[in-house]
Amino acid sequence: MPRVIEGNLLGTGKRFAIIAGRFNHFITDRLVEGALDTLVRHGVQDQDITLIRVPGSFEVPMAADRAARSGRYQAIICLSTLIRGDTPHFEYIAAETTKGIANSSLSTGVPIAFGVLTTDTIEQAIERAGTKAGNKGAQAASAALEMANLYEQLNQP
Ligand code: INI
Repeated sequence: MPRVIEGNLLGTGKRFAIIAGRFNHFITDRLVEGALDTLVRHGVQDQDITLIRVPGSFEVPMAADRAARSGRYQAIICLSTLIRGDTPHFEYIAAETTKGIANSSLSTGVPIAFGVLTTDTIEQAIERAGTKAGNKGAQAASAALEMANLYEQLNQP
């Protein structure tokens, strides 16, 4: 049998930051609720969760990078909602947000979960914010828990 290393979902004693965009907050607020519920039900204490609000998706990686560099958090959860409009605006912001989050996670060594909705319609966003397609915020929180635990193991000699 090979040695298998994988993270569990226990959050006790770990600190998390949630970065949430205010744009389309009607949807993103549901993602925040899903993320908070998942963290708390996996043992994370209220006082170990920091919610950081930013104007929109474009600013999410900027705040995530600062939070990661602070050294305070074992993982960070990025939540925002991009809904396609009639112009290329959506593509530019979606590309920068995605790249920014990935780059920051790799360069800081802190796991940063991607809970950014990128949808064509409001209906698709609602489906992913706690209705028929689940809750992307809860999924991102679960990924953050797993990666925080995985990194803890990978840091051991
Ligand atoms: N921000 C979003 O989070 N979602 C969107 O759908 C969106 N649209 O469509 O414009 C959006 N724009 C704001 C952007 O993220 C920045 O906050 C703004 O450009 C200021 O830098």
